[in-house]
Amino acid sequence: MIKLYGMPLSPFARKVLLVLDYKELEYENIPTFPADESPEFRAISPLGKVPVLDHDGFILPDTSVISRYLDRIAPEKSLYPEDPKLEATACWLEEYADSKLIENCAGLFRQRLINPKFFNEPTDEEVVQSILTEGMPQCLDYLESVTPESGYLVGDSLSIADIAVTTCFIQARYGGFDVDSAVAPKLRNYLDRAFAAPLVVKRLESEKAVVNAIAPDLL
Ligand SMILES: N[C@@H](CCC(=O)N[C@@H](CS)C(=O)NCC(=O)O)C(=O)O
Repeated sequence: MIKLYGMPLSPFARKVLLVLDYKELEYENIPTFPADESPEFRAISPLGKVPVLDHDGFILPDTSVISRYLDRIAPEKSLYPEDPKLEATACWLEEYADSKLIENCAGLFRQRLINPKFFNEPTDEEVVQSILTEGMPQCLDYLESVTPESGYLVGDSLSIADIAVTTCFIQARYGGFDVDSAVAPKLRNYLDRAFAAPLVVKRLESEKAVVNAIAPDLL
């Protein structure tokens, strides 16, 4: 039995949930907040982060490690290209999304949605402006330079790069940000394709109830 600890609205939990859905693996999602300080959770998450995978008692933190593991135990529809250079490129884009891109996308989500609607704290407009004028434009410039006119980010099938990048932009959308087609046309087209994919549509559908509970007017 596969269990995934993490809140479905966490971009990193969503990344693994998308991998599990894509692989059509059965799992149970155990909603767990990132700040969970219970000894039980800290015992399975040495860094205190979500998500954490539990596969029949085999515990694994970190989405890159988890995704790789899931691909090994369910190798059909691999998310890692066979060609070494394509595989390395996919892993690099995953790393870029998991570090630089998510910092900006999750920053908007936190400031514009979670702080005011969940924590009852004001949005820090300085942080938002810095993301919108510095952090995000750098990400869009870079991603535009590597996004193809059509198809997937790397190679000719869905890879871990697509999943990692898409989960970030879902977070950004919840934070009221969409890629402007005048600024990054290839990326915008790519994201339109990604968001229309049944895998993503289904995941967004399953997030609706949680989003509506936090911000009924958002969707
Ligand atoms: N590199 C980790 C990052 C996971 C991560 O940062 N998760 C966030 C929630 S979306 C978290 O748990 N943050 C709490 C913290 O950093 O203390 C992964 O890929 O799993």
